[in-house]
Parts: sequence; C-alpha cells; structure tokens
Amino acid sequence: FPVLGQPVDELALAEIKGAILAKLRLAIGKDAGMATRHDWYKAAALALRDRIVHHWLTAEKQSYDAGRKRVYYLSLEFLIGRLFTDALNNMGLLPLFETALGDLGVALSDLRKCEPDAALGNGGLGRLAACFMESMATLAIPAIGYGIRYDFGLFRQIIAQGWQQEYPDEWLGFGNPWEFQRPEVVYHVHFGGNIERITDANGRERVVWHPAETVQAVAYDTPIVGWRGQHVNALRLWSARAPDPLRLDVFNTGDYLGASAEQARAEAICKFLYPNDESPAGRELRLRQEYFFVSASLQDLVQRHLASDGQLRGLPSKVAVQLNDTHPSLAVTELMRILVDLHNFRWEEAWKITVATLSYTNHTLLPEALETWPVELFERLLPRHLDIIYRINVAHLALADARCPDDVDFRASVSLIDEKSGRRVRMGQLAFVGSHRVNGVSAMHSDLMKETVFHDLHYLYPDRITNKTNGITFRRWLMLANPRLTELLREACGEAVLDDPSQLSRLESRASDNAFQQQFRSVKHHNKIALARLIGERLNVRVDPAALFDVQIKRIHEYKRQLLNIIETVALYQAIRDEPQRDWVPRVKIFAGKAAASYRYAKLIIKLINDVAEVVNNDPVVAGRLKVAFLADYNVSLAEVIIPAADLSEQISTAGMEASGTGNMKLALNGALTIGTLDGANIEIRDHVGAENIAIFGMEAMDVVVRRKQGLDATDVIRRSPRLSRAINAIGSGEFSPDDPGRFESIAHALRYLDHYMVSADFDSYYEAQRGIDARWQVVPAWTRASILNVARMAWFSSDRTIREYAEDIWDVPVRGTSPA
Ligand code: DL6
Repeated sequence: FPVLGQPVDELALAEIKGAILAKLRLAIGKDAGMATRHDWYKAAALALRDRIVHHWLTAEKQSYDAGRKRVYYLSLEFLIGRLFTDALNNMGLLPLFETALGDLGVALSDLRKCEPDAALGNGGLGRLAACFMESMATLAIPAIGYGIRYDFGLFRQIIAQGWQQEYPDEWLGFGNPWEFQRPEVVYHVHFGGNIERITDANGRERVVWHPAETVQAVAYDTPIVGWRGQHVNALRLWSARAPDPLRLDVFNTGDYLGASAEQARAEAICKFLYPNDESPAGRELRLRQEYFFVSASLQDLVQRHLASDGQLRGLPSKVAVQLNDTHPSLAVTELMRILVDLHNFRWEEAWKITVATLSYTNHTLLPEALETWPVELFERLLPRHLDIIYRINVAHLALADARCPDDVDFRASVSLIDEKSGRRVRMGQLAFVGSHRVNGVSAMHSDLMKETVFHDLHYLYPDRITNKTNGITFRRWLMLANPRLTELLREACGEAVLDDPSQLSRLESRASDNAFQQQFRSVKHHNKIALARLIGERLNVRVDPAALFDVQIKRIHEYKRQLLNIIETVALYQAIRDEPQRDWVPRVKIFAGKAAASYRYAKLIIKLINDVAEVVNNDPVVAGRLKVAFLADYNVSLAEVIIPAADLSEQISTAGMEASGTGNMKLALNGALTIGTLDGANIEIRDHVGAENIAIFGMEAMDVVVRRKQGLDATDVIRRSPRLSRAINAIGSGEFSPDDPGRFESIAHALRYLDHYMVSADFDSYYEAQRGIDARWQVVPAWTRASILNVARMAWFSSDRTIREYAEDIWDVPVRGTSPA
C-alpha cells in the first residue's frame, strides 16, 4: 500500500496524469495553460471520483447479491470537512496523485486548500456521524447515511474587534465534485391538511391523511470510501424543491415574486443548517426539516427493501435504522404510517417491525437540548403523525399503569406528551419507546441516562439502554492530520499499525527510550512550528514553538467552561506580573470555537478571550511567558492543524454535562496530555492512558448535584480564594475592557452569585492542576514519556471499535473482522 515518499509506478503515474488532464479539458473545459488552481483541484477530484465509483458499484452489487443487511444512519448533521485527501489516502492514491500533480506543475497541498469544508454539522454530533460513515465503509458494512444537503452549512465566523460575527457559508459556490445528483430519485413529502377515519370493506378502521402541501425531496449521493478502498458507501443528502418550480399562471399576471413563492417556501427547508444550541428551538422550519428528511429517507429505504425482498414483514432482518439524536425521531411515526396506512399492516405487527428496526442514540442530558414540540404545531403540520403518537401513547401508558398502578407522576414522566408546560410532544420519549436499543455515548453518560432523563423509561424497559462509547477515525485524525507522527509510528510499531490500532501498544516499550523520545519530540515540534506560523499569519501574534501549547477547541458553551480557562489565564497573567523574574513555564493559550448566533453570553465569552489576549499579548512584562490566541472560524480543517501541535488538551466541562467528547480522543491520540474533569469519555481516557498520564481536577458529577441543591452563590468560595477574587475583580471592573469598563460586569456577577456551571467552585482545583502541569512540563523526559503513553494507549477509541459494537449489539450485522482495536 503506497505511502508518501515512496517511488511510484511509472505506468500508473502516466495514467493518472492523463486522467487529470482529460478531466480538465472535457469536464472543466480548459487546458493546462489557462486553468486556475481551483480548476486543477476539480479535475483531480473528478479523476479520483472515477476510480472510487468502480469500487462503489462493485460493493453495492456484491452486498445486494449476497442479500446483506443494511444500516441506514439518519442524521441531520454530517460534519465531513474536506474529502479530497481523505479519499486519496483511503484509496492508496495519495503518492501517485501528489507526483502526478507535481509533474503537471501544481502542488497537491495547494489544491487541498481549494476544497471548502463541508460544514454540515455543528460540532461533536455531526463529526461523529462523519467518522462513523468512514468506519462503516472500512468495516465493509453496507450502509447509507441520510441527511439534508444544506445550501449553507454552519456559519462562517469572523472576529471583528474581538466580537463574533456570522456570515453565510457558501460551500457550494464553486460546485461540488464529489456528489452525484439523482434527478430520478425524487420523493413527495407532505405537510398539513387533515385526517379522515373511514371503515374499509373488511370492516377495518383506516385513517386517510389529506395533506395540504407537498414538497419534493431530490437525492444527491456522495461516495464515502473505507480504508484501503475496498468498500464504498453512499452519503445520500436530500434537497428540497416545490413540485411546480414556477406558477406560470401567477407569473403571467405580473406577480413575479408570487410565482416563485412555493419554490422559495420549499427550498427554505434545505437552506441552512440549524444551530443545535439555538434557544428556543421552537421553529416551525426545523420541524419541517426533520420530517422532510425522515420521510424521504424512509420512503427510499422501504422502496429499496421492497425491490430486493418484495415484502416488508422481514424488514428488521434486512434493515437497521440508527437515529442520531432525537432529530430523526419522527421515523417512529413515519414507519408506522408507511406500514399501517400504505401497506395495510395491522397496528401490532407494524409496531413490532418498527421497534425491531429502529434504534436511537442520545447525545445530551441538557434539558434545553431535549427536543419537544407544541402539540398545536404538530397538529397543524403533521396531523396523522400526532394521531399515531396518541395511539402509541395509549399502549405505552397502559404498560406504565400495569407496572406502577395509580402512580400519576410515573405516568406523566414516561408519557410521550408533556402536559406540564403547555402540551408538548417529547421527541426523546418517542425515540426511546419506538426503538429496541437506546444508547448513550460514554459509560458515564449512559449511566446518567438511566439515573436522570430516562430514569422512569428505563424502569419500564430495563433492557433497552446500552452504552456505545464514541470513537474517532484514525485515518483522518492521525494518518492525515499528523503524517509525521504516522511515519514514526510505522517505524516503531510496524506497518500493521495502519490497519490495527492495537499495535500502538508496541510504543510502550519505547516510551522511556531517549532516542525515540527525541524523535517523538521533533515530530511535535515540527507540528508546533506549523501552528505558530498560522497564528502569526492570522493574528499577527508571534508565539514560540518551544512554549507549552495549551489548547481548548470546541463549541463555545457555558458548560464547556472556556470561562474557567480564561479566568485561569488572567490569574496566571497577574501572578507573572507580580513576580516577573520567576522561572515561569512559557505557555500559549489557544482557543477556537463558534458560539450559536443567538447565544449572547457565549459571544461575550469570546469577546472576553479576545480582550484578555489584547492586553496579555501586548504587555512586555509577560512577553515570552504567556500568549493568548483565539483562532477564528474553527472547522475540521483548522482542527487538523491544531490537534497535532497540542501539548495540553483542555477537557474541563462541568462534571456530568459533557456526554462524551471526541476532541478529547483526537488530542490524546496525537500525544497531548489531558487536563480535565471526570466527565464523559475523559473517564474512559483516564482508565486507558493511566491516572498518572492525565491531570484530573475538580468536582465530580455527584458533587455538582449536591452543590447545586445548596445554592449557586459562590461568594464563600471567592472569599477563600484571593487569586480568584482578584481575577474576577479585574474582569468585572474593566481592566481588560478600558473602552467599556462595564462590558464584563454580567460575567463577574454570574461568577459571584449564579455559579451554575461551577466555574468559581472549581477554580482553585483547576489552578493547582495547571501548576502541576507546569511542573511536569519542566521534566522533559517524564513529560515525553506520558505523551508517548497517551498515543500508545488510545487504540480503543478508534471509531472502528465503536462501529463494531453497534454492529454486534444493536444492528446485528456482520463486520469485516481483521482489525481488533
Ligand atoms: O456524541 C457526540 C457528541 C458528544 O461527544 C458531545 O459530548 C455532546 O455534547 C454532543 N451532543 C450534541 C447534542 N446537542 N447538544 N448539546 O451535540 O454529541
């Protein structure tokens, strides 16, 4: 399997060059003399796509011929990033294309930058879906990912005078060479209207839905290549359009806008990715998005199944549908509607099929993120589905009554309808009841699901909740993001490490080896030089690659506690200024992340980070000891530069609030030590890398619950901590915002009296842990050893392992069985 730097086959090289030139001429309509870099990128991508398609069609045919069970992964988000080098690497064509393009006078590294990030997701949930797609292809599981082809992905973030500004992400502006439009694959999705109950000739009551509106869903397929290119799956994204693109009768009256109104209303469905932490999420458009993609996807998979099997009775033996969070929960009602209304199944049989086919992944315990919809809206938009929900609820509540007779609280808590805060449909409950398996995404999160949000449902269905700790694809997050480390690992662990991450454990014996440590440090240093250059170019801030690179990259959210990090930065800044002559460990605090456009407090935190950066970076007293860098527009590609260069990984969420995290895994795999709370997958990372190779601090989830019950006032804590008190005073009094001294008063107030996220309460423990990190950093061999051991012990966090577990415990599909992680 060829890798970069190895000689390439001359014949194959000539063929690739010819293919790229042919694409340039015949598909782009240009010759080499007039082609722009973007044209070259497109030509190369199309030449590569041709090679993928052969594998794709073969894989598809083989799996249908063999009658294999298929997985359908329903997700409103797929944060895939760039595909070019990902696909090249998995196809084993990276060196060949690099040489071919070089011979043609263009650098592959330049072309790579022409590809926009496909940012069809908000953060961890969407990126997980992308990793899962790659792992399913790697493990040769026949699968389709279903989602929406948003015209605009997650907003582009610009930092202006320290404030976040949002701009549309026009990722399709130059076309998309990866996708195949399927104009023949069109489904009708209905909304509104009313339902009618009739009795058919056999005396059975039937419900007929008379919808008021129809939207068409058109398929676009993107091939997803597995490692070593043997298996390729499709990501099928739906685009919306009106059945009648232009009302000619209206146009002819002179009402040109009105003539396109239906089209505009339909297209709004796929216009843009909804921010997950937008609050309140009560937007009708969002519910329309959810039903649109669920309906199109289920119609598609049912039609595929019927084409190969001829009947729907055996659906669960050939089809597994995974619901990624509650966004596709309507699949429960839509599958029931298809089976009962369109295929004449009896209710009870349809229900058995539905539950056996569907399973649901929960990604958060945050109450504001657990979706509910007003019954009134449901009734207006999806009357038949509300009717189905009511009927499911009757049987479900009968079960609840049988289990806990006369317990009205229990009944109310498990009901699909929340009667307390206006009548609302609970999507989490719906997905839970309609699935045979419900999983959390880390051991702790799955346990907390049983104890908190789904406590009563777990009592009613005790075998349903299972854990599937998240994972990441090592192809992207190690091989592509960190080619130098990969090279070193191949030398140290053998070629097999590319297929079998458990080979990473062979590093253990080298962890204290002086020569190996030097090589390992040199790789990290090289990656840090690249990041330092980027920081210099983008922010005009000079950072020393020899300093400790301390990294917090993720969505900006109060529970993720960027605030704790920046207060510690302020405290450290003050301490350095007090004793500038001391032997301080040079640090660069690196932040990146987006705040939801409507989340004002999170946007204020971004401003605070940038205001602190402005003061610290320009203070000659601390120069060389402390720098702060907020890198704008965090996305997958930026993560690929930051992660390999990180020394310290900040995973400091309030305990009990981060479901899992996956950035924590990427950073540890690339040799960063974690400073973190006992939250989400941090706990499993500690168990794997060893408690001595991670810095854990702060309150545990139970402590947080107890403290919150006692109240949120933190004045006592602050009184006992002069360091914290001083840092809060500096922030609150405008030391970092002289142009507007009151700017951060609200933050100071919250830290003192409304410490819901335990920032003040955890501060001292965090500050101490950071000083412990300083001390460890100064003992270079011990730090390097811990860093190597992090890499050596992360194999279990491969998404191949996670997908294998889904395949065995939830989907019941066989897996290509070569790489035991
Ligand atoms: O499971 C993927 C990812 C987890 O790693 C994160 O811990 C979790 O916050 C995220 N969940 C969401 C759901 N919405 N919210 N909030 O994005 O899922």
